[in-house]
Amino acid sequence: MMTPHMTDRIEGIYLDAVRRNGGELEFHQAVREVLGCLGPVLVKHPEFGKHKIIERILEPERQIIFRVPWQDDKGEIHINRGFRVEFNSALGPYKGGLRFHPSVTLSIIKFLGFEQIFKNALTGLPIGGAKGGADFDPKGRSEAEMMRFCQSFMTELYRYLGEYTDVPAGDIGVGTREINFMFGQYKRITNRYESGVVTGKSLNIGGAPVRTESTGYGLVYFLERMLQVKKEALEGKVCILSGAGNVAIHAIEKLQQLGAKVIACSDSGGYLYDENGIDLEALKYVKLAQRARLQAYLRHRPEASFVAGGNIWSIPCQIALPCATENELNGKDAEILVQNGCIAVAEGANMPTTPEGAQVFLEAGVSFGPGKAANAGGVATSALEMQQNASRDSWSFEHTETRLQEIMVGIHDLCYETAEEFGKKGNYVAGANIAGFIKVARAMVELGLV
Ligand code: NDP
Ligand code: 2IT
Repeated sequence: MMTPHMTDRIEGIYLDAVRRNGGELEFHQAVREVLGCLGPVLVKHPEFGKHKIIERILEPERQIIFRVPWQDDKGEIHINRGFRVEFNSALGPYKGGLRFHPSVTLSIIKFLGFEQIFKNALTGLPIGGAKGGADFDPKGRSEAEMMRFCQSFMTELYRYLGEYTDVPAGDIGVGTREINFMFGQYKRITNRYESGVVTGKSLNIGGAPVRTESTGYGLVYFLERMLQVKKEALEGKVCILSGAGNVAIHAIEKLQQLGAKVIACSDSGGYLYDENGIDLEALKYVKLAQRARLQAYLRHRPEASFVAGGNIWSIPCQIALPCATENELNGKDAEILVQNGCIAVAEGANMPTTPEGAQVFLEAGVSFGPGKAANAGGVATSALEMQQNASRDSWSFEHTETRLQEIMVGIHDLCYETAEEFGKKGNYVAGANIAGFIKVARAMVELGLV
C-alpha cells in the first residue's frame, strides 16, 4: 500500500529503498512515513533534490555486524549477534541507544537509527543518528552474566566509538548498570577515561542528573504543551501507558507530579489496572529494585488487578502513552481509544503506533505526538551529558530539568509551526518529519558530497 501523497519521484526512491533493503519491514515502515511527508519540501527546496539528499540519507554511512560470544554462570557458551548502524553524522557524532532484546534484527536497528537522525536534529543539539544492540535476552540473567555480555559486546564495538565519533546510550534492555559495565570495558581497553563516549552513566562516573528520568519526563512536557494548544490542562486527566520500563516509570512519575491520574501500565505479559491510581513507590520497588515481573505489584496492592495477555488500549482513558515497543498500537486499538474519549496520544516508544493507528488519530482530531518528537528528551539529555563531560562539569538536577523542559517545548513548537507552514496544521507527524529532515538536509548540502 503506497502513501497517497508521495510524488512520483519520492515513490521511486521509496520503491528503490524497499528493493535494496529486502525484507526489512520495520525499516520500510519508518522510511515510508518520513518520505510520505517530503513532497512539499522538495518543491520548496529544489536544491535537496539536486543533491540527492533523500537517496543519500536512506543509505547508512556505516553498518557494523559482529559476533558476541559469552559464557553463562554454568560455563555454557552462547553466541549473539551485535549491531551498530552509524546512519548519519551531518550534525554531529553518531548518537543513539543500544537495545538488548531477542527480537533485535538489522531491520529493527535500521528503523531505529533512521528515526534517530531526525529526532536528534529536532533537539537542536549537535548529534548525528545511530542505533545498535544485540539479539540477546537479558531476562533471567544474573548480574555477572550481564557484565560478561556487556564486556564481550564492548570488546568488539569499542574500535568504532569515540566522543567525537559515535556515542551510544541505553534503550530496551540497556540501563545504567549495562552502560556502566560497557564504559568500564571501554576505559580498560583504551586506557582512556573518555567520559563522553557513552551516555546514561551513573552519577559517580560522569553521568548527568535527569538522564534516567529524561525520556519519560520529556514525554510529559511534550504532552503538556500539546494539551495547552488545545486549551486543555493535564491536571485531573485519566492516563494509561504501555510498558513498565525506564520510559513508562518516569512518565508516570511526571504525570503524577503534574496532577494527572495514571490507572494502568503493562509489560509483555499483560496489563496492570489500579483504578485508584498506580502506586509509584510500589511499582519502582518491583521493577527497579527487585527487577521482578509487573504482576508482583499485586503483592503491594491486592486491590489492583493484572490481566494476563490483555489489551491495555481497551481501558477507557483521556490520554494514552505507548511506552513499550514498535507497532504495539494498531488501527483497531486507535478506534477503541477514540470511541472511549481519548483526546491525546504521545509516543514514548519508537514507532509504537502503526500507520493505520496514526491515521485514525489524525482523522479523529486526537493530538498525536510522534516518537521522534515526543520521546526526544532522552537523547537531548544525553547531549547535555556530553556537554558536561566535554567541559568536565556537572550541573544540578534542577538546572538540567529546566533545560530539558525548554528543549521539549522548543521541539513541540518547531513541529507545530512547521506543520502549519507546510499546510498541515495540527499534524505533528508531518511537522516532525519535515523540520528534522530540513535541518539534516541543509547540513548535508553544506558538507559537500561526503
Ligand atoms: P525498558 O527495557 O526499560 O522497558 C521496556 C518495557 O517495554 C518493558 O516493560 C517491556 O516488558 C516492554 N516491552 C519491550 N519489548 C516488548 C515487546 N516486544 N512486547 C511487549 N512489551 C515489550 O526500555 P525503555 O523503557 O528504555 O524503552 C521503551 C521504549 O522507549 C522503546 O521503544 C525505546 O526504543 C523507547 N525509547 C527509550 C529511550 C530511553 O532513553 N531509554 C529514549 C527514547 C525512546 P517486558 O519486561 O515484559 O519485556
Ligand atoms: O531512542 C532513543 O532516543 C534512545 N534510546 C536514547 C538515545 C541516546 O543516545 O540517549
